[in-house]
Amino acid sequence: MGNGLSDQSSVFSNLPCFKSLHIAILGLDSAGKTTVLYRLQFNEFVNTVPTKGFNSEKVKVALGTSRVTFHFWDVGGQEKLRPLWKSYTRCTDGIVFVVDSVDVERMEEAKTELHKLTRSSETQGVPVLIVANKQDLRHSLSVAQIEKMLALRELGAATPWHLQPTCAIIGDGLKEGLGRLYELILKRRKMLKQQKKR
Ligand code: G3D
Ligand code: MG
Repeated sequence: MGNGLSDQSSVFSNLPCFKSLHIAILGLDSAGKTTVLYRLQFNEFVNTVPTKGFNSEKVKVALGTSRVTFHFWDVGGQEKLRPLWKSYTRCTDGIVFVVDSVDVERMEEAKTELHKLTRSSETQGVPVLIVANKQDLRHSLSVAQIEKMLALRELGAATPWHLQPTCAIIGDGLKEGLGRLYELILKRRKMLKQQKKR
């Protein structure tokens, strides 16, 4: 699910070679951000503790026939830490916004933070992968429900996004989501390059 900007077929061919892509992993506390990070890094479940500051890891991920290096910044999601998000979204190539699919009560809060994030001048046009995490739990909301509750269609055409259902503890959906984010990042780069030429 997305706003159509990620639907075009394989952009993995003819890839320019990037050093590494800067990705901020954001979302409310306990959504599963650190679990996502360590699942991607070690390909295994790592027991997490609440993140007080941030975790930063460089991870090489095989996407199609390419190996892409992502530099992830997993930032604490507690309310008092959220003002710090700005420092990590400056010059970021993409954002992974993790949502707890069973936390119905805080979905509105997640929506507010996500919309605030995409409205800031520094993140204008930065692609966002919304991760609907904890899909393994029995009462998890469906992607369609989450799309509605987060009002993703209101993010506007300026923000390319993709909504991906995942289970970070076993890794389901993560690579697929990352692949979609990568496509969106490449498309944006291409577009910015063309705009510069004009
Ligand atoms: P955060 O970094 O966003 O604050 P964490 O969140 O990665 O620390 O995860 C918070 C809790 O959610 C952890 O449980 C973690 O194991 C759990 N979790 C993360 N992803 C999933 C998932 O996909 N499914 C399920 N069922 N649980 C998940 P604890 O018990 O340590 O608080
Ligand atoms: Mg954490």
